[in-house]
Amino acid sequence: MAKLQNALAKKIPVWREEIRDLVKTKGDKVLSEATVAQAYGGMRGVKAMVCDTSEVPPDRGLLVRNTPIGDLTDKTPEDIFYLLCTGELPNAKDRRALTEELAARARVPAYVWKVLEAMPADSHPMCMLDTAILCMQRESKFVKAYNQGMGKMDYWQPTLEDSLDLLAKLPAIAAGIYRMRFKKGKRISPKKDKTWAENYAHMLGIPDKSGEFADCMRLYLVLHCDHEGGNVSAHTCHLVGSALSDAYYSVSAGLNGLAGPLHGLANQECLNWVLELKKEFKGVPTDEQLTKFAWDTLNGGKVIPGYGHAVLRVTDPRFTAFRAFGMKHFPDDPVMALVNKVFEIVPGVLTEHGKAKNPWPNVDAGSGALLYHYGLREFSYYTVLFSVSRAMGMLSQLIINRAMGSPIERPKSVTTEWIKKTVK
Ligand code: HAX
Repeated sequence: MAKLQNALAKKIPVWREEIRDLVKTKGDKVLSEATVAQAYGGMRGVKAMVCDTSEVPPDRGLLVRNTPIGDLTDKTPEDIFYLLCTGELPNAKDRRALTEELAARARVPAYVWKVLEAMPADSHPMCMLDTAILCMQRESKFVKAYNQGMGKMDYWQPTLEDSLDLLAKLPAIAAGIYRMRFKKGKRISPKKDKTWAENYAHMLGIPDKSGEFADCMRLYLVLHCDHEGGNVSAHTCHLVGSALSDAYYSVSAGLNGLAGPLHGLANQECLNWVLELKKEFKGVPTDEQLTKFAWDTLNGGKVIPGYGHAVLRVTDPRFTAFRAFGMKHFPDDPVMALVNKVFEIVPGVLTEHGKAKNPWPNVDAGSGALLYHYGLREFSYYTVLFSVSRAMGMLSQLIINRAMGSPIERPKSVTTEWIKKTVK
């Protein structure tokens, strides 16, 4: 293995050649068709974009560069970012080099704090995070190199620079938002001997003598890293980036999508739903009580958060990993007991309801219980944690798209009139 920059420099020419050849020799082969229902149905299942960092087979869940996420649960985010970018895990030396590189770039410009302090006190933490990222756009090395006439083949290099700069600063920004928004006291400085994830846990300021919370954060940041290219945040980041907008513009845009309740915000909604249950039944409900509660939610026209998925058709392996962590460290926790009970009952209810194509839990169904256990109980913050991790996926995709010279994205839209005429 080699330092991330060098590893990419070696791989990129090979990937370019492979794609050039593929498009030249097989460019006219059909991958997918699009039906009228798909055009009106969020393009679900239409195969017309490429993402090499990860894929989500409906019956297996997330594979990061072909490795099931369940086999990566002992890794660090540095391992994962390296893997996403290059297709290979780093050795110990290169992992350490990446940790050091991120630490060296971690200082947050003072103006970011001023911008955040000027925001209304009740601003959503996701809005604060996206604003902080956006206001750092002036730091972009891609923009500077572009303005100096950089050649297209070199685009990926300042994109990698921007990506490392942004990734490095995210834990401090996100932790700073937590402490500012929820009045936790002064910001906490990072420590030199800690990794990216350990420093994030440290700067949040959650008491953690045993280091168990830091390990939970490591797992959290690993599990949320990427989920192929078509989900709202990844696709938005890709789309905005395809106009050659820099990493700050692109990631901020992607995260605005992650802030939606059907996407990343579901983790905030999910624990709320579970705690409502706890309040209503003063503990773990009986099967009958929970079944009725779930039906009341559905009959009220609402979704059951944490269940269902646009692509997955099995229990999300990320849910399984979170649940395993909870059961290992705090099997008797009352919220964990609720999560387990919901897992027993809700898939049956959703199946009987008959609408959701996937009645199984997704990543958000269990993650909140872990955070709640360790005392991180500000639900509106949960999507920020998700974002810090997902930035790894968005940025690695952006670097690779720049390296492959992906063009500006521009699918053809059609009018309802056109569809009516065409299908007559
Ligand atoms: N509860 C109730 N109804 C559900 C449902 C759920 N958990 N999941 C799907 N449905 C409904 C849909 O709303 C849809 O109803 P309409 O036909 O009335 O519109 C129908 O079942 C078919 O939907 P689908 O094809 O199975 O699912 P979609 O691809 O349209 O949507 C969602 C996928 C994840 C958005 C959906 O399952 C959902 O809303 N789940 C609850 C929210 C949630 O957990 N979101 C987080 C997903 C993971 C993620 O992205 N995290 O960031």
